Amino acid sequence: MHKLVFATNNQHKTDEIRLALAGQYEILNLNDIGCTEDIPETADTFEGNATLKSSYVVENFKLDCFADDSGLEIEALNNEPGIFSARYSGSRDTVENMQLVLQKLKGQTNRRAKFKTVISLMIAGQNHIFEGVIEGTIRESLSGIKGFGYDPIFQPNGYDITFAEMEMEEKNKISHRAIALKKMMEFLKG
Ligand code: ITT
Repeated sequence: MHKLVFATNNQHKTDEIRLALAGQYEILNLNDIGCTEDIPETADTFEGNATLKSSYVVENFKLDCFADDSGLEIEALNNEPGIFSARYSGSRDTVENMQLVLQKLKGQTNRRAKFKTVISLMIAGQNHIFEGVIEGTIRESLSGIKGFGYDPIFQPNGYDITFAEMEMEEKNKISHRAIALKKMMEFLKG
């Protein structure tokens, strides 16, 4: 079976893809191929960072690979935190990161924001890019405890609850990551 590496250490993400592509691709993650390197994410776009990760694996392990990069873009903050989402406040503390966002948006009536995921799939020497976006608004305060990252302050359009108040199965059906993955899987199946 065709081997395809997913450049992540997240076992949950790996299992999800493995199930979806069962019988078609053998999915390996960084751990499975013995890649312990902290792959640099030094580009200034999601696409650039996803491509850095996928090309690192292709060059060093000679295997086809895909990688993703995501983050939150807030319109009134010139699309910040964007590629800096994981460490916006200087730390990985998600409450500190959300508090910084809320502080910067104080008094701001434009609360529009979007989550974005970009996937780089390097297969047969070619880079294919897939993007997933979900639009919504930033709440005035935190609400809900499910999910991760900025979920307690992000309310997707068409809902009156935040991502952190939503069942995981429901979020996983509509999220930015789900949209991008679906596009890649359609490409791979086609
Ligand atoms: P890996 O690169 O190791 O996969 P990461 O935390 O950097 O881990 P992402 O690139 O997917 O993961 O996302 C970067 C940050 O964007 C993440 O740390 C969160 O703060 C935020 N983020 C991404 N997707 C999110 C989601 O579905 N819900 C809430 N926050 C999210």
